Amino acid sequence: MEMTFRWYGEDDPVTLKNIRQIPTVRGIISAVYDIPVGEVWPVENIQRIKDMVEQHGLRLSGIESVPVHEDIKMGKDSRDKLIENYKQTLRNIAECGIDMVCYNFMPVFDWTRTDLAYELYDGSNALIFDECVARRMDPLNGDLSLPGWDSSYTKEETADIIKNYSEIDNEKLWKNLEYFIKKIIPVAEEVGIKMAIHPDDPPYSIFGLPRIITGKEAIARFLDIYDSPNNGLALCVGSYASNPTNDVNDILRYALERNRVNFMHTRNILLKEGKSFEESAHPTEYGSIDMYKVIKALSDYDWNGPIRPDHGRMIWGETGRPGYGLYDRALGATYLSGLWEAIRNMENKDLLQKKFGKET
Ligand SMILES: [Mn+2]
Repeated sequence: MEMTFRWYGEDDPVTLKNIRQIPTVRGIISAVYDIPVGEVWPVENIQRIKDMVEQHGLRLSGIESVPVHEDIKMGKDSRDKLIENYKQTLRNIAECGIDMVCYNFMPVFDWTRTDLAYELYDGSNALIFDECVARRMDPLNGDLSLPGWDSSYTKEETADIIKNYSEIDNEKLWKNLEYFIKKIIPVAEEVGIKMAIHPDDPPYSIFGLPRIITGKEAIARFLDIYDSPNNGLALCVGSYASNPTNDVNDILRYALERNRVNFMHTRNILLKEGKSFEESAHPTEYGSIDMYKVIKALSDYDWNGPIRPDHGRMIWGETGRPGYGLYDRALGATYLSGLWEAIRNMENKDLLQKKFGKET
């Protein structure tokens, strides 16, 4: 696996210089942030990011995200032109030598939380989702102005888009996703880009909006739309685990078996009552996900794609973009690399022992 770190470009208070100093991190996951959603990303803009990353001794390991325009998700007539633009963006990304693109197909909102700075028992601040609070939120009243999303809308635009979605149920959204996938994956195959769809976060319907990339059944259906290594997953264990009925280890092994894990997001969450959860520190003992099992599965399949710690808590007085501070994510990266080192060494030892029949 290749340990990577998300970087929000030149405006990110976490600098490439900072990231380079995190042990085991080799790659950067970033995006072009100054082109409106739906327009083609020019080669120069992509190359500029790549050059900055490489000047810091790191590799641009993938793009997160190339956002999908709402008209494509809603299946509007304008989608064909927008899909052509998306295809051209993929070609331009490939021209810069980048081979992984993450995206999602969540209507209107990217990841959603009810509190971005909830104080945990140890005084750190974390993102949380409280089911009761979410139920009381009304996006039409402008209650939601959560940062961190790849696309942001004014209150009026949000209301308008939500109204449009009242016509779209899960099945219609699936059809619109199928339409999109069947058009873009042939291009991804042609130019050598591995596409990675991020699950809906949290993985169930919120505010009455349809949501479809939610668990194992959904993954099976999604992969069958177009059975190609270029049509894969960003397997975000934290997102899938936010639905207590999902077994993330089973989901991960299923996707690895089909060779469709193109990107890993690896953070922990602590399940609370019902569908509520807190984003915890990465190690197994703080959350509901057994991280050893996650990294063991990747090792069992000799998985060699990009992986990143996902959101982190705010610790040591750090302020900044919720979920995307430096310190806790850096701890996450070294912890995950530590698990990998231990598992790989143990396996090498087992192999040698089998080969030579003696202790090594
Ligand atoms: Mn994620």
